[in-house]
Amino acid sequence: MLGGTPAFAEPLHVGRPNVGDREQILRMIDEALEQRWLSNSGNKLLAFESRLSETFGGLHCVATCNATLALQITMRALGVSGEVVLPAFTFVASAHAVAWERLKPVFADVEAETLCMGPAQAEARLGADTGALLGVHLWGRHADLDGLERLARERGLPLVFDAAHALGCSVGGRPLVGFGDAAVVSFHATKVANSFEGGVVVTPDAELADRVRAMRNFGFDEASEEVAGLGTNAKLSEAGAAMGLASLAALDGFLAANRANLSAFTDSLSGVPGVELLPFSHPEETNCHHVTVAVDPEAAGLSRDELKAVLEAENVLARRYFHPGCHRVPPHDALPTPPLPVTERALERCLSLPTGTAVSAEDAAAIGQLVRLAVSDAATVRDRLGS
Ligand code: T4K
Repeated sequence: MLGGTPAFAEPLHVGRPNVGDREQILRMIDEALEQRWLSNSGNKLLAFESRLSETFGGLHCVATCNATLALQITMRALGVSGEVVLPAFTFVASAHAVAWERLKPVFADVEAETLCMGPAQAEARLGADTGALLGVHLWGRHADLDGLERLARERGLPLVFDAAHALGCSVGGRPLVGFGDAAVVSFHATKVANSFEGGVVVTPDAELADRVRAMRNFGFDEASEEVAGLGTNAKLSEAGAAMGLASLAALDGFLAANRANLSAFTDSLSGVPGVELLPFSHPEETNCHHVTVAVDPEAAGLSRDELKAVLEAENVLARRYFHPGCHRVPPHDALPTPPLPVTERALERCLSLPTGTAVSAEDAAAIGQLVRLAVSDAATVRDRLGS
């Protein structure tokens, strides 16, 4: 930015995949090729689902080709109709999954502390047509779970969690994935653990799991092998399941890398005016896979977008998740949404920084130092940016 060479020779991405033991991955894929069993309930898929069930306290797990379809199938299998209350501050997949099912998304604000929709925000958007609550455990954080469960129970509404980001997180020792009637985790390449693409529906309800399993496979009932109803194709391939198994086996190492990076970011960003590293109330209970700062333009002397431009010049590709907000993109922008002040503030201020196994703790420390330098010389930076 100030005329030298970029701080990093290669770009650092948010969402660079974590990759487990390559030999294990390739061996399992080779086995699938040898066995000529590439999809449709092969042994890798069954092993993956069984490992997932162990991970999530024995709950029923149905693996899918991605979390977006998993959300759609879950809402359909629950028989949801009418409106679904969900936060506007989430990845657009949450809202699209609702609308794709011909349900109406109703956007709620989020809590300032967790950036998740809590019971108060959800309750404010309930109406006569509300058919379900869709909470989002954003960035590994969670809102008042008891409060959301109580609200859902009192109103007789299903409570689904978009737990795309929640693998490796727990609450008082219990996996965060597992609250509500069902939760959906993503195993997309950018997530803490991946199956290339992939998702899983996790539920304590055996009958719901059976319906989801059938819907994932064109509506075929597993026991009778007859079509029992409407279904789609949301199956995970054996190659995907193999990757998922290897990722789960390596998960502890991924979490350790994330925690080391978080600690380096915490130290290097400490005391930088106007740049707050969003805290985790219990870092040991989250996967720390998302490192996000909130930029206060007054105190930092730079806006979030200016800081992003500085980092980009240094080959640090920070991301403005989830700008401009689900309620601002088509088709959801046509829906009437009241002011969502906490959401708006977060949309203007949040910047996600690269972490994961492709980023070392030294890299994290260097990124923090770049932020510190940019803020300490904010006037020069703004001048260079022409802002
Ligand atoms: N709910 C929530 C709350 C979610 O965050 C998501 C997905 C979902 C539901 C739906 O889950 P899935 O249906 O995807 O299972 C990415 C991911 O595609 C998406 O899965 C994720 N959330 C979202 C937060 O991030 P983009 O549009 O940011 O992707 P893209 O292509 O810009 O990649 C992000 C960064 O990762 C880039 O800097 C490049 C890097 N990257 C990516 C891939 C795929 C790599 O270095 N290697 C790779 O293989 O959506």
